[in-house]
Amino acid sequence: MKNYSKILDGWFSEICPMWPGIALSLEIEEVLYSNKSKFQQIDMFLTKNHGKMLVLDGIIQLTQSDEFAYQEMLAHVPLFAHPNPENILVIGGGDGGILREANRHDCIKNIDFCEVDEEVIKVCKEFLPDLACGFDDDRVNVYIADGNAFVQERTNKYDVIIVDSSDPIGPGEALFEPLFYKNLKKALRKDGIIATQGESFFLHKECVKNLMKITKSLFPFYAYSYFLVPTYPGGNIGICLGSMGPELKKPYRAMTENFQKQLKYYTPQIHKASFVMPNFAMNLF
Ligand code: SPM
Repeated sequence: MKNYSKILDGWFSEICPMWPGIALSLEIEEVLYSNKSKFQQIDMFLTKNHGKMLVLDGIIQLTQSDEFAYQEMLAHVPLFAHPNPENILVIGGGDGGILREANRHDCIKNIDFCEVDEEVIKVCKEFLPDLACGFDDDRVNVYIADGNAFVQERTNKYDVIIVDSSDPIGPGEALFEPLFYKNLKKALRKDGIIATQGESFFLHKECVKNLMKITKSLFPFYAYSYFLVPTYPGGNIGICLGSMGPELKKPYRAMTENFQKQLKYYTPQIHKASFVMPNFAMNLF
């Protein structure tokens, strides 16, 4: 993908045609890693105020200062909405952050993890051990493969599928297509749930509308959850959810006090509140 982002006078500016006319800039202290993999340009920066920052093809994937909000919501909203997730699949998110969160659920017996770019995993293991610790769990099986092809080969297998994709430009493009969603549905067990990276309804109305249209056409229950992540453009991002049975908008299982103590963003109240849409966004679904 063409990289429009720039570094000027010690500031990294994320510039992307998907959100024209607006750029997010962070002050950089050091370039820790910069290399082109088979799939994309991978950069790891040390920012002045937001910890380390992973950037793929010029687009911010996470900063250490607020990654918890994204990983916790994308993992715990679908996992707590399911009565008993035992077998789950995570597609994308080579940093390991979603795995870190999923590993907190003792009821999960198996986690298949599929990432297309092995280099992202290697770089995150070196520079982001607080996220890559997600790989250190015996229940996690790592597959280096294209997510779309991987899911196509699986039927009636998973209770929950989480898709932590990059944006629909570059290697993640196919993960925003109807065929991929059909394959996700096929890979679910009875009463399964999918949760996919759902962009921002402020900046990408058409994309959100399209994702929800696809989800609505395939799943008896669907919903959109959103939350705050200051280092994503617009300061917010959402999750597109589809369910073959369980109610999505409230947690099905109670959370122990010890579980809650480990989290910084997700609470059962935030779970429910994240589905309350502003008026303009309701028209998108
Ligand atoms: N585990 C973190 C990986 C991040 N995956 C999602 C990144 C999305 C980046 N772009 C956000 C654009 C906002 N609309």
